[in-house]
Amino acid sequence: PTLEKELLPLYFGWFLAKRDEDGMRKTSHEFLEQLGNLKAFKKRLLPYGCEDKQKLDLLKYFAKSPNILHCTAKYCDYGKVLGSEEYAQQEAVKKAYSKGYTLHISALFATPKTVGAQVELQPDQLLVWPADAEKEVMPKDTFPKGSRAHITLGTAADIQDVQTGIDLLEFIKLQQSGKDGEHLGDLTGAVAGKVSYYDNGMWLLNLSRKLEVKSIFSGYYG
Ligand code: ACK
Repeated sequence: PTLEKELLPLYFGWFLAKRDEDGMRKTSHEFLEQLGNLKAFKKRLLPYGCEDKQKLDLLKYFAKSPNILHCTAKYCDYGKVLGSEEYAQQEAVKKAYSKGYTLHISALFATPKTVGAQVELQPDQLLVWPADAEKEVMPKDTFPKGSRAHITLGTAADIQDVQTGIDLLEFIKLQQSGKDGEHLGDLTGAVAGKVSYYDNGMWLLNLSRKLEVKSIFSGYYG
């Protein structure tokens, strides 16, 4: 039998290569460990449902982690999402499919709901970024194309992965309004950089050295 229609995936995205995926998980652990040990963090545990100065193990707090680390480009839900057919048929998407890309990570962040990495999409990567990706979740705001690009590293109990990109846009929204967060500490080693606090338990690490991870653009059908 022949397939009459192309099958659409759950989502299109960039999938981290195995070695870099392992490295990214280690980096994420290192980030949560160092962040959790910051004096400033220990004094601001209330948004995480903890009394101040109580012990909070962030590795346990972010109970869930995706099976495959990736940066979602277009969520299709096997075609149920409006516009996914059109997306899949774009020349740029067909051309990018199964090709290798380097993802540039400029920051890591943690909120009471999610922990993630901010991805700075490169011009060739923006070609397959949907025009409405940011509007879809924050219709009232305007963001540069690609602002939502992220890798979900973990989520708190009962939180869906889709929340990570929304949390990232919340940081960017605050930055756009001139609120750059309060510099409350520095991390070292593989996660060296400045830690800023944005209220409501929102922490952002600006990496001194951007991370580069290898990935493949493809579809997830699982
Ligand atoms: O961490 P993520 O980007 O958030 O990767 C997963 C992936 O698709 C598989 O669930 C993302 N996702 C889920 N629902 C949506 C949605 N409505 N819009 C965009 N991305 C979504 C989720």
